[in-house]
Amino acid sequence: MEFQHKNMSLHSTNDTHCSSPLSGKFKRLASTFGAELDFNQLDGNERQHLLDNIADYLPEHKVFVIRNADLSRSEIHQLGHSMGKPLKYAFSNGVEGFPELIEIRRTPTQVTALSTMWHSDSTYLPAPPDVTVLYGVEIPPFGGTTLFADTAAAFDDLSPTMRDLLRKLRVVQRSDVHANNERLAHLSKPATSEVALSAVHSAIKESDGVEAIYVSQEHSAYFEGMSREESKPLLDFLLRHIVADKYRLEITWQPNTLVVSDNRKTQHRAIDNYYGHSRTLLRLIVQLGKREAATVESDSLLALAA
Ligand SMILES: O=C(O)CCC(=O)C(=O)O
Ligand SMILES: [Fe+2]
Repeated sequence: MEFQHKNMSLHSTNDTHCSSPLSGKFKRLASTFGAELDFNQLDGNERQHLLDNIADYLPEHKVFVIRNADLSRSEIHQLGHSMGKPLKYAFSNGVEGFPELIEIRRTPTQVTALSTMWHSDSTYLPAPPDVTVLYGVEIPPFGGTTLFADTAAAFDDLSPTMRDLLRKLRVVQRSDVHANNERLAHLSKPATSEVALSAVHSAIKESDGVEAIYVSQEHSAYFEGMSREESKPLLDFLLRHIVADKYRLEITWQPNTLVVSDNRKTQHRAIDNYYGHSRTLLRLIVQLGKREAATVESDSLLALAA
């Protein structure tokens, strides 16, 4: 390799710069991202501290797994509010009492599964969510894991020339790149959208001083100003690049496992290898507090699309 890693320190396994009283309890899950902790290791004050401040841990870990969290729907919804503003998902009216909290489910006889392509959530909105919260409810006896990719580390590893090229590109993100009505079959209170949702974003997402690849298999259609044919080789290269083993984390679910992920610096996908068994997760997408002005825009867009 002729070029240097752009910012090794941001992706280092050295956790000494984290000053949280809970730092010592985190288990690192992969070399560049991911941390896990068991609620049973924490006392009541520590649990509350973690839930109240969870967004503070995201810049360092990007994906955060809490085992035995044992949260009610209301507490998960509250967790979203503690980080910022929960957003309503365009294709579901949520669960009773909590329109932003959706149930993602697969029954033993459903042949399809949701979200098996690499993506960050709802990037076809003008102001996509910063954070995704997933919570394990009913977990199959095997399989059904979720893969995460560290798209910031993947960006760092590109050549300076490729990084500069990507910084100049904008990508058209759509809800219907792989449109499939089966999506609704896996959601609580499914909601159809008259029109496909679409937004144009920079191909590189910057957050917390870190740049990450913001092009995904599920939602990216083509680069603005380029044809689909012209875009395809670069899209294909990026999609292959981010799924390398060294950027990957696989999360095995248990009931009451809470996963909080940074939707700007990671992508994820569900693994469909548990046919014959049920799987149910809850999901909440959240815009962090500091970006509150942008939420008005996405609310009005969803109102129009509803
Ligand atoms: O089911 C999973 O593991 C992931 C679900 C997901 O990506 C989503 O609903 O956005
Ligand atoms: Fe997702």
